[in-house]
Amino acid sequence: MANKPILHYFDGRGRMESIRWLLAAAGVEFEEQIFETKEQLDKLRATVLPFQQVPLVEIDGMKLVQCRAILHYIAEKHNLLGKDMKERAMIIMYSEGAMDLMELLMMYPFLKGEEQKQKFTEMDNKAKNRYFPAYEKVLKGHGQNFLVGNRMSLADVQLIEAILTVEENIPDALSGFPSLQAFKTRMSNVPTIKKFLAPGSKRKPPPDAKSIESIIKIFRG
Ligand code: GSN
Repeated sequence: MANKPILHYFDGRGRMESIRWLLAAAGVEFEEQIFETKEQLDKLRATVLPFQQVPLVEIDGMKLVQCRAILHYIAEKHNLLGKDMKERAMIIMYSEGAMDLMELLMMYPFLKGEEQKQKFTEMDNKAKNRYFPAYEKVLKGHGQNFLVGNRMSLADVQLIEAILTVEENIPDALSGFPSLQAFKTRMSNVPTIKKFLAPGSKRKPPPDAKSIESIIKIFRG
């Protein structure tokens, strides 16, 4: 039995959450080494972080950083990166769109006042007028259950994560997008995903004031 992947990160979502999602969707159990202080992060930086940044995932004898490299490796290993080069390109293209949307959501809780208001407007506008219409069009266009190749891929996992995260902030975000609503229901019922969405899984909660403060302390010292 191969060793479980070990995820090194702080106790929150950030850029590791998509990796947790993907492993969970692939049915892979993983372990987490959570760091809670700047000293612990600095120790990792001095030893195993080539670019001084996390996420870091130990997997199959490698110590991988850069979330896209990690995601693509896991996706390819578990048959979630398409059947050929063209599918792979499409999957990465759609997955990058979802990541761009996630990037807006990731920073939002860390902002304050006017900056946060502006970010909310950008998030709301881009979710409803840029990203969701694009995915709605793809799903409605080919009428299949998943974005590419009629089977679940990295792109679908990134998209369901983005949808649920947008909805935490904007509950009616999917109201104009029937194909995305159906996609959300389908994806939420994939057994591995259903398990990840249930209480007690390794899914991290949205950041609250306390976790935001501790994350800022770790990175800003
Ligand atoms: O995709 C990646 O993994 C990298 N291109 C970016 C990783 C990154 O920015 N990591 C942050 C913490 S996670 N959230 O944003 C990080 O380690 N920042 C500290 C630093 O010195 O850059």
